Amino acid sequence: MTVLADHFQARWERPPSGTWFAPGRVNLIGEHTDYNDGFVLPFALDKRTLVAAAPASGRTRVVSRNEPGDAEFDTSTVAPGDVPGWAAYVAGVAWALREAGHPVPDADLLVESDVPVGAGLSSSAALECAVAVALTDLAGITLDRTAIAKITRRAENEFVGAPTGGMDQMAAMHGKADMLVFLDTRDDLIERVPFRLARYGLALLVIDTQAPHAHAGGQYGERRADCAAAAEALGVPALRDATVADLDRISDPRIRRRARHVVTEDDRVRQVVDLLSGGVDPRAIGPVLDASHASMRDDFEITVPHVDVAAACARSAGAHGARMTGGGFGGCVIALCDDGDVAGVTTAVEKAYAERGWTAPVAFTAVPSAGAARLE
Ligand code: GAF
Repeated sequence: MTVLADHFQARWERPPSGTWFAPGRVNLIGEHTDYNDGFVLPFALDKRTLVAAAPASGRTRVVSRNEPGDAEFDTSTVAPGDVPGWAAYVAGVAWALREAGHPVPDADLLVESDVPVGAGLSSSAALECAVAVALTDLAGITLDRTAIAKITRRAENEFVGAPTGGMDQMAAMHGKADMLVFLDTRDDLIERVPFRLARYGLALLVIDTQAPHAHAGGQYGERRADCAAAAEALGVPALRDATVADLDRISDPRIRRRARHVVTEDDRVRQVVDLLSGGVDPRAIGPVLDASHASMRDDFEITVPHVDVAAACARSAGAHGARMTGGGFGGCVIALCDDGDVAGVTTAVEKAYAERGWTAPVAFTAVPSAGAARLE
């Protein structure tokens, strides 16, 4: 039994039927391209959300070992607005499964996670996908991984009210050890790209800047609206269909900058995929990561001083490339480092933060890991 199963037994005086997990994600490159029908290149983290679950009658009870705010609802009637706080992500999955025509059993669900919340590592998709694999298994239904990703995205968009794209749920469902998930978000087509940094004496350092971010709020939605305005100005279905040469036709300078980020970011994703698929030394992607950061800072305007300082510092301390990962306005920076430079880069960023009187960052190395599954 997992430790979480022991806690379940202690709380509800019966063992769970099983324990399921789904991972957080790091996006290597391709930011704010997913809701523009574009390309993204995330991987699943080895940090996960676990759900121990067993069928229950009449009510679904949801408890977290990390957060206050237990919830209770009926899966056959729960609707958007009924459940507040983190448990809305759980209730939203039950609702979205039901809306998609699937039977959803009531259940007791005990949740535990080591995916940092508010760090841009997609703790919300990890929770949604872990709940979805648990509930579908309990219901005895088999859905393919992309179908679960779509259902959980609907939970986030329509139940929780966060207007996100579909990258995070696809990464949580399709992650695989040693592999990046190259996703064409127009058709939800997946290709896996090998990413075995250790073979090259490299590591990907994730620096959690401790500058929190949130998606249900304004700025993410504002960027989406700017992108929609750009596509409309160009007369294309989505920015994925535009080229750099088209951008001069956008008269509003802010909208033009937003579109330039998305169009050039799509190109950068393809460049990184071509480089890595061609078997080159992954150090070659460093400048592309740097260019992505500059584009997010100058054109899309989603970085904040904490992430700019971390990225610049990491580069000065020897990283081959560094960029903010995730939705922005805080969260994490990733830095591609030689193994021998991981400690030095971490110390350099810590020192820069201390000099500014900022909360110390938290750094760890990450490797591509498995997508959502049953643990036992
Ligand atoms: C967040 C969203 F949830 C994703 O869909 C994506 O848009 C990302 O920000 C930015 O690339 O993680």
